[in-house]
Amino acid sequence: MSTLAQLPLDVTFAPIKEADVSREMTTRYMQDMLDFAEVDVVIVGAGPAGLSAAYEFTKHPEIKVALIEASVAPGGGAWVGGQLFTPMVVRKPAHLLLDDLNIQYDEKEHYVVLKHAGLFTATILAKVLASSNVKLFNATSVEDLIIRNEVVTGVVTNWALVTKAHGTQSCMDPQVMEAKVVISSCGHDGPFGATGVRRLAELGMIEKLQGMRALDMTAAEDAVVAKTQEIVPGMIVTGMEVAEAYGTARMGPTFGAMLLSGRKAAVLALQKIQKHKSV
Ligand code: AHZ
Repeated sequence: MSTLAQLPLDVTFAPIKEADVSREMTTRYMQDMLDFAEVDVVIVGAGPAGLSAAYEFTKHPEIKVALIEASVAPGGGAWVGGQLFTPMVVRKPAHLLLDDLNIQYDEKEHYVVLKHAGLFTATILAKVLASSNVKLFNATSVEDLIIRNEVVTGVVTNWALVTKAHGTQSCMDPQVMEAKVVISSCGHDGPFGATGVRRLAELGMIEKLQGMRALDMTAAEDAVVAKTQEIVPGMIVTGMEVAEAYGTARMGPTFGAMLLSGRKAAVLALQKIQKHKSV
Protein backbone atom coordinates (compact mmCIF):
# COMPACT_ATOMS: atom_id res chain seq x y z
CA MET A 1 0.00 0.00 0.00
CA SER A 2 1.39 3.42 -0.91
CA THR A 3 1.49 6.30 1.55
CA LEU A 4 1.20 10.06 1.12
CA ALA A 5 4.97 10.39 1.51
CA GLN A 6 5.47 8.17 -1.58
CA LEU A 7 2.98 10.16 -3.68
CA PRO A 8 4.59 12.04 -6.61
CA LEU A 9 3.81 15.79 -6.75
CA ASP A 10 2.22 15.52 -10.22
CA VAL A 11 -0.48 12.85 -10.29
CA THR A 12 -3.10 11.29 -12.53
CA PHE A 13 -6.39 10.97 -10.70
CA ALA A 14 -8.54 7.85 -10.84
CA PRO A 15 -11.30 8.28 -13.46
CA ILE A 16 -14.74 9.69 -12.55
CA LYS A 17 -18.12 10.05 -14.27
CA GLU A 18 -19.91 13.36 -13.57
CA ALA A 19 -23.34 11.76 -13.05
CA ASP A 20 -21.87 9.40 -10.45
CA VAL A 21 -20.76 12.39 -8.36
CA SER A 22 -24.34 13.72 -8.33
CA ARG A 23 -25.75 10.29 -7.49
CA GLU A 24 -23.31 9.77 -4.62
CA MET A 25 -24.38 13.04 -3.00
CA THR A 26 -28.11 12.99 -3.67
CA THR A 27 -28.73 9.36 -2.70
CA ARG A 28 -26.97 9.85 0.63
CA TYR A 29 -28.65 13.16 1.39
CA MET A 30 -32.10 11.90 0.43
CA GLN A 31 -31.58 8.76 2.51
CA ASP A 32 -30.70 11.00 5.47
CA MET A 33 -33.91 12.96 4.91
CA LEU A 34 -35.87 9.69 4.96
CA ASP A 35 -34.05 8.39 8.03
CA PHE A 36 -34.32 11.66 9.96
CA ALA A 37 -37.95 12.55 9.20
CA GLU A 38 -38.65 11.12 12.65
CA VAL A 39 -35.98 11.45 15.33
CA ASP A 40 -35.52 11.45 19.08
CA VAL A 41 -34.16 14.99 19.24
CA VAL A 42 -34.01 18.00 16.94
CA ILE A 43 -31.46 20.66 17.91
CA VAL A 44 -32.16 24.00 16.24
CA GLY A 45 -28.98 26.02 15.74
CA ALA A 46 -25.36 24.85 15.69
CA GLY A 47 -23.73 27.67 17.67
CA PRO A 48 -21.65 26.86 20.77
CA ALA A 49 -24.75 25.88 22.80
CA GLY A 50 -26.28 23.68 20.07
CA LEU A 51 -22.92 22.04 19.31
CA SER A 52 -22.31 21.34 23.01
CA ALA A 53 -25.73 19.69 23.22
CA ALA A 54 -25.01 17.68 20.07
CA TYR A 55 -21.63 16.56 21.45
CA GLU A 56 -23.29 15.18 24.60
CA PHE A 57 -25.56 13.04 22.39
CA THR A 58 -22.54 11.54 20.60
CA LYS A 59 -22.02 9.63 23.87
CA HIS A 60 -25.49 8.08 23.46
CA PRO A 61 -25.40 6.44 20.01
CA GLU A 62 -28.88 4.97 20.48
CA ILE A 63 -30.39 8.49 20.39
CA LYS A 64 -31.08 9.79 16.87
CA VAL A 65 -30.43 13.54 16.61
CA ALA A 66 -30.94 16.04 13.79
CA LEU A 67 -28.87 19.21 14.20
CA ILE A 68 -30.33 21.93 12.00
CA GLU A 69 -28.32 25.04 11.12
CA ALA A 70 -29.54 27.86 8.90
CA SER A 71 -26.06 29.00 7.86
CA VAL A 72 -23.89 27.07 5.43
CA ALA A 73 -21.12 27.24 8.07
CA PRO A 74 -22.09 25.87 11.49
CA GLY A 75 -20.59 27.44 14.63
CA GLY A 76 -22.70 30.57 15.16
CA GLY A 77 -20.78 33.09 17.24
CA ALA A 78 -18.04 30.66 18.23
CA TRP A 79 -15.52 31.37 15.46
CA VAL A 80 -14.36 34.52 17.27
CA GLY A 81 -14.05 35.25 20.96
CA GLY A 82 -15.48 38.76 21.08
CA GLN A 83 -15.47 41.80 18.81
CA LEU A 84 -13.50 40.25 15.94
CA PHE A 85 -10.71 38.94 18.18
CA THR A 86 -10.09 35.24 17.83
CA PRO A 87 -8.90 34.01 21.28
CA MET A 88 -11.75 32.54 23.36
CA VAL A 89 -12.24 32.90 27.12
CA VAL A 90 -14.03 30.08 28.95
CA ARG A 91 -14.81 30.43 32.65
CA LYS A 92 -14.28 27.49 34.98
CA PRO A 93 -15.75 24.92 35.44
CA ALA A 94 -16.64 24.79 31.70
CA HIS A 95 -12.96 23.96 30.96
CA LEU A 96 -13.91 20.38 31.88
CA LEU A 97 -15.79 20.11 28.58
CA LEU A 98 -12.63 21.34 26.82
CA ASP A 99 -10.65 18.62 28.65
CA ASP A 100 -13.19 16.06 27.46
CA LEU A 101 -12.60 17.29 23.90
CA ASN A 102 -8.83 17.24 24.47
CA ILE A 103 -8.47 20.93 23.58
CA GLN A 104 -5.38 22.81 24.81
CA TYR A 105 -5.65 26.18 26.56
CA ASP A 106 -3.76 28.67 28.71
CA GLU A 107 -4.86 28.19 32.31
CA LYS A 108 -5.61 31.14 34.60
CA GLU A 109 -6.98 30.93 38.14
CA HIS A 110 -10.67 31.32 37.27
CA TYR A 111 -10.82 30.85 33.50
CA VAL A 112 -8.94 29.43 30.55
CA VAL A 113 -8.06 30.98 27.18
CA LEU A 114 -7.99 29.13 23.85
CA LYS A 115 -5.54 30.54 21.33
CA HIS A 116 -8.33 30.60 18.71
CA ALA A 117 -12.10 30.18 19.13
CA GLY A 118 -12.05 28.05 15.98
CA LEU A 119 -10.09 25.41 17.87
CA PHE A 120 -13.18 24.77 20.02
CA THR A 121 -15.64 25.01 17.15
CA ALA A 122 -13.68 22.87 14.68
CA THR A 123 -12.89 20.18 17.29
CA ILE A 124 -16.43 19.80 18.64
CA LEU A 125 -17.87 19.96 15.12
CA ALA A 126 -15.51 17.21 13.94
CA LYS A 127 -16.63 14.92 16.82
CA VAL A 128 -20.30 15.62 16.08
CA LEU A 129 -19.89 15.03 12.34
CA ALA A 130 -17.96 11.79 12.88
CA SER A 131 -20.62 10.39 15.21
CA SER A 132 -23.01 7.68 14.07
CA ASN A 133 -26.15 9.25 15.54
CA VAL A 134 -26.05 13.03 15.07
CA LYS A 135 -26.69 14.34 11.55
CA LEU A 136 -26.03 17.97 10.67
CA PHE A 137 -28.44 19.55 8.18
CA ASN A 138 -26.81 22.88 7.39
CA ALA A 139 -28.19 25.57 5.05
CA THR A 140 -31.55 24.50 6.48
CA SER A 141 -33.73 26.70 8.65
CA VAL A 142 -36.42 25.90 11.14
CA GLU A 143 -39.35 28.07 10.07
CA ASP A 144 -41.91 26.92 12.60
CA LEU A 145 -42.76 24.30 15.21
CA ILE A 146 -45.14 21.35 15.10
CA ILE A 147 -47.43 21.66 18.12
CA ARG A 148 -50.05 19.09 19.03
CA ASN A 149 -52.21 19.47 22.16
CA GLU A 150 -49.89 22.21 23.47
CA VAL A 151 -46.82 19.93 23.14
CA VAL A 152 -43.94 20.66 20.73
CA THR A 153 -43.59 17.51 18.62
CA GLY A 154 -41.22 18.62 15.90
CA VAL A 155 -40.10 21.37 13.55
CA VAL A 156 -41.00 22.79 10.17
CA THR A 157 -37.93 23.10 7.93
CA ASN A 158 -36.95 24.70 4.67
CA TRP A 159 -33.77 25.43 2.77
CA ALA A 160 -32.51 28.59 4.48
CA LEU A 161 -32.28 30.43 1.15
CA VAL A 162 -35.94 29.64 0.51
CA THR A 163 -36.87 30.94 3.98
CA LYS A 164 -35.08 34.18 3.17
CA ALA A 165 -36.94 34.47 -0.16
CA HIS A 166 -40.50 34.08 1.19
CA GLY A 167 -41.03 37.82 0.72
CA THR A 168 -40.42 37.64 -3.02
CA GLN A 169 -41.80 34.22 -4.01
CA SER A 170 -45.10 32.59 -3.23
CA CYS A 171 -45.95 29.08 -2.20
CA MET A 172 -42.63 27.45 -1.38
CA ASP A 173 -43.94 25.09 1.20
CA PRO A 174 -41.73 23.63 3.91
CA GLN A 175 -40.94 20.10 5.12
CA VAL A 176 -41.24 18.65 8.61
CA MET A 177 -39.24 16.63 11.11
CA GLU A 178 -40.98 14.96 14.05
CA ALA A 179 -39.13 14.65 17.37
CA LYS A 180 -39.66 13.50 20.94
CA VAL A 181 -37.82 16.62 22.13
CA VAL A 182 -36.80 19.87 20.42
CA ILE A 183 -33.78 21.75 21.79
CA SER A 184 -33.89 25.38 20.73
CA SER A 185 -30.45 27.02 20.59
CA CYS A 186 -31.09 29.87 18.18
CA GLY A 187 -28.99 32.53 19.94
CA HIS A 188 -30.13 36.09 20.42
CA ASP A 189 -29.20 37.94 17.27
CA GLY A 190 -28.78 37.46 13.53
CA PRO A 191 -31.54 36.91 10.97
CA PHE A 192 -32.99 33.96 12.92
CA GLY A 193 -32.21 35.01 16.51
CA ALA A 194 -34.35 33.44 19.23
CA THR A 195 -36.81 32.12 16.63
CA GLY A 196 -37.97 29.26 18.85
CA VAL A 197 -39.06 31.30 21.85
CA ARG A 198 -40.33 34.16 19.68
CA ARG A 199 -42.73 31.72 18.05
CA LEU A 200 -43.88 30.41 21.46
CA ALA A 201 -44.62 34.00 22.54
CA GLU A 202 -46.56 34.70 19.30
CA LEU A 203 -48.63 31.59 19.93
CA GLY A 204 -49.31 32.61 23.53
CA MET A 205 -47.58 29.49 24.90
CA ILE A 206 -45.24 31.68 26.96
CA GLU A 207 -45.68 35.25 28.16
CA LYS A 208 -43.99 37.92 26.10
CA LEU A 209 -40.22 37.58 25.86
CA GLN A 210 -38.40 39.29 28.69
CA GLY A 211 -35.53 40.21 26.35
CA MET A 212 -31.84 39.90 27.10
CA ARG A 213 -30.60 42.39 29.75
CA ALA A 214 -27.40 44.43 29.74
CA LEU A 215 -24.02 42.80 30.14
CA ASP A 216 -22.98 41.38 33.52
CA MET A 217 -20.57 38.48 33.10
CA THR A 218 -20.69 37.39 36.72
CA ALA A 219 -24.46 37.05 36.87
CA ALA A 220 -25.11 36.06 33.26
CA GLU A 221 -23.38 32.72 32.98
CA ASP A 222 -24.80 31.13 36.15
CA ALA A 223 -28.29 32.39 35.22
CA VAL A 224 -28.24 31.01 31.66
CA VAL A 225 -27.26 27.56 32.88
CA ALA A 226 -29.73 27.67 35.81
CA LYS A 227 -32.60 28.63 33.49
CA THR A 228 -31.79 26.10 30.78
CA GLN A 229 -34.98 24.06 30.98
CA GLU A 230 -38.06 22.70 29.28
CA ILE A 231 -39.77 25.98 28.51
CA VAL A 232 -42.98 24.36 27.23
CA PRO A 233 -43.73 20.64 27.00
CA GLY A 234 -41.49 19.13 24.33
CA MET A 235 -39.12 22.09 23.94
CA ILE A 236 -35.91 22.79 25.89
CA VAL A 237 -34.26 26.18 25.51
CA THR A 238 -30.48 26.67 25.71
CA GLY A 239 -27.71 29.20 25.08
CA MET A 240 -28.41 32.90 24.58
CA GLU A 241 -32.00 32.12 23.64
CA VAL A 242 -32.45 31.51 27.39
CA ALA A 243 -31.45 35.14 28.07
CA GLU A 244 -34.04 36.36 25.52
CA ALA A 245 -36.75 34.18 27.04
CA TYR A 246 -36.13 34.88 30.72
CA GLY A 247 -34.52 38.35 30.70
CA THR A 248 -31.15 37.35 32.14
CA ALA A 249 -28.04 39.42 31.51
CA ARG A 250 -25.81 38.92 28.48
CA MET A 251 -22.27 37.77 29.18
CA GLY A 252 -20.48 39.07 26.13
CA PRO A 253 -17.31 37.20 25.16
CA THR A 254 -17.10 34.45 27.76
CA PHE A 255 -18.32 31.08 26.53
CA GLY A 256 -18.54 28.80 29.58
CA ALA A 257 -22.30 29.15 29.92
CA MET A 258 -22.89 28.23 26.27
CA LEU A 259 -20.93 24.99 26.70
CA LEU A 260 -22.58 23.95 29.97
CA SER A 261 -26.08 25.14 29.02
CA GLY A 262 -25.87 23.01 25.85
CA ARG A 263 -24.71 20.01 27.85
CA LYS A 264 -27.50 20.52 30.39
CA ALA A 265 -30.11 20.74 27.62
CA ALA A 266 -28.95 17.39 26.24
CA VAL A 267 -29.00 15.73 29.67
CA LEU A 268 -32.53 17.06 30.31
CA ALA A 269 -33.63 15.73 26.91
CA LEU A 270 -32.11 12.32 27.67
CA GLN A 271 -33.95 12.19 31.01
CA LYS A 272 -37.20 13.08 29.27
CA ILE A 273 -36.74 10.39 26.61
CA GLN A 274 -35.87 7.87 29.31
CA LYS A 275 -38.99 8.77 31.30
CA HIS A 276 -41.08 8.50 28.13
CA LYS A 277 -39.71 4.97 27.54
CA SER A 278 -40.39 3.76 31.07
CA VAL A 279 -44.07 4.89 31.03
O1 AHZ B 1 -27.54 30.55 12.39
C1 AHZ B 1 -27.82 30.51 13.77
C2 AHZ B 1 -26.56 30.28 14.62
O2 AHZ B 1 -25.59 29.49 13.94
C3 AHZ B 1 -28.66 29.29 14.14
N1 AHZ B 1 -30.11 29.48 14.01
C4 AHZ B 1 -30.84 30.45 14.61
N2 AHZ B 1 -32.15 30.30 14.31
C5 AHZ B 1 -32.24 29.24 13.50
C6 AHZ B 1 -33.31 28.59 12.84
N3 AHZ B 1 -33.04 27.51 12.08
C7 AHZ B 1 -31.77 27.04 11.98
N4 AHZ B 1 -34.56 29.05 12.94
C8 AHZ B 1 -30.93 28.70 13.31
N5 AHZ B 1 -30.70 27.62 12.57
O3 AHZ B 1 -28.42 29.11 15.53
C9 AHZ B 1 -27.06 29.44 15.81
C10 AHZ B 1 -27.04 30.21 17.13
O4 AHZ B 1 -25.70 30.37 17.50
P1 AHZ B 1 -25.22 31.61 18.39
O5 AHZ B 1 -23.74 31.53 18.47
O6 AHZ B 1 -25.86 32.86 17.88
O7 AHZ B 1 -25.96 31.29 19.81
P2 AHZ B 1 -25.49 30.52 21.10
O8 AHZ B 1 -26.57 30.74 22.09
O9 AHZ B 1 -25.09 29.11 20.79
O10 AHZ B 1 -24.16 31.30 21.54
C11 AHZ B 1 -24.19 32.67 21.79
C12 AHZ B 1 -22.78 33.20 21.99
C13 AHZ B 1 -22.76 34.48 22.75
S1 AHZ B 1 -23.68 35.84 22.31
C14 AHZ B 1 -23.09 36.70 23.64
C15 AHZ B 1 -23.52 38.09 23.91
O11 AHZ B 1 -24.08 38.72 22.97
O12 AHZ B 1 -23.35 38.56 25.03
N6 AHZ B 1 -22.23 36.02 24.36
C16 AHZ B 1 -22.02 34.77 23.88
C17 AHZ B 1 -21.08 33.82 24.55
